Amino acid sequence: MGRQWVWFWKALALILLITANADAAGTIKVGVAGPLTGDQGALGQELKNGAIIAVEEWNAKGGLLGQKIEIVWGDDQHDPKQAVAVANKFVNEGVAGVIGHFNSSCSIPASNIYRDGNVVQLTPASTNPQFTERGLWNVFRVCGRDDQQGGVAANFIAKKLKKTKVAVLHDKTTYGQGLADETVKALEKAGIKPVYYGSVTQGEKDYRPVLTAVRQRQPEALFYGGIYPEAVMLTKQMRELGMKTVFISGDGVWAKEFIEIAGKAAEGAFITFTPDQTKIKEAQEVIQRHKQKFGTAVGAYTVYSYVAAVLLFEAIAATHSVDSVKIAEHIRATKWKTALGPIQFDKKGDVLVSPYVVWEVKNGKFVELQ
Ligand code: ABU
Repeated sequence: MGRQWVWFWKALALILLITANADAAGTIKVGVAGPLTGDQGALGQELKNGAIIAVEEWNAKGGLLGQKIEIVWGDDQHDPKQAVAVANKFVNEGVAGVIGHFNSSCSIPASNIYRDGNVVQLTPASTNPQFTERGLWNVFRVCGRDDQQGGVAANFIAKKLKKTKVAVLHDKTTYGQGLADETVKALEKAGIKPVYYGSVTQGEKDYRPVLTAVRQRQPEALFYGGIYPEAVMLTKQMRELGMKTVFISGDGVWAKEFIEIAGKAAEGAFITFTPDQTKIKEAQEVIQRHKQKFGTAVGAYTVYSYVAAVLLFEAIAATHSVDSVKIAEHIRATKWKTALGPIQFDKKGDVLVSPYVVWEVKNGKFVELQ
């Protein structure tokens, strides 16, 4: 071998050594997944912002296990098939954990991929009970569940509004139909059998045919299980059809975009969600940081996303490892002090306490009812 070749191979070996060291000292990857673009992009943005704040905070104090934290984004566009593709991508990239997804219809199928790929998943927003009811070791839910939320909605309709003629619509998704069905179950316990039960298709623009069918049953209240873009169309078209029916929905509609886009049609709507996060003293720092960094108030699930990320980082730091089984055990066994207040998980991965209250849209704002 000539001298030039010896130098060539030595140089190549040096380059490979430097590259290998850079990888070894690289980053800890964390997946953040949700509908980052599309008609629910505003909800994905909430998850993004909360995770960004958490990562910046931890990287400023040195990162994790001597490495910087790097976010790997996963845009599932609230499509279960995309969510599975995102989950496979995250597993292949070796993420140390996942914050997400937003939609129950995405979190549930993705959770099987994360289980098989040995990845811990913390959803900040998926409220369908099935996320944690299937005995998976790797799943955690920072928010509440629709069996609680549906009960609160039904109780409000029956006891506070004292409505007996109730129509129920849903968007055929895991979340929307699940919440509608939990509400129906609780309504029936209160002696109220819905006068109409039906569905709409996400993304369609004309719901007048189904609303006309609903109107024929003369309901006093309409409960909708779904997300805000369709709630905007439903409320607007209900008012266009002259329906005075009270509109009630769940946390998927607790979004400033619902009020901004529906305008007057949103007035008087009742929405179930958690009590006012801006009154939680532990949340103040995140809320302020969000305002400084993004110039806006936090959304429904921004602080939840921040908390999910911080729990993952705390568990990695405490166990000195990225071993998912150790991380999951630590998350389950710890009494957490978080930006949402104290949190503890049960065996299934649900939080022990997650109250729901009713909010009303009044003068263009969500107002928590006492
Ligand atoms: N919980 C609000 C919407 C997200 C979901 O559970 O599908």
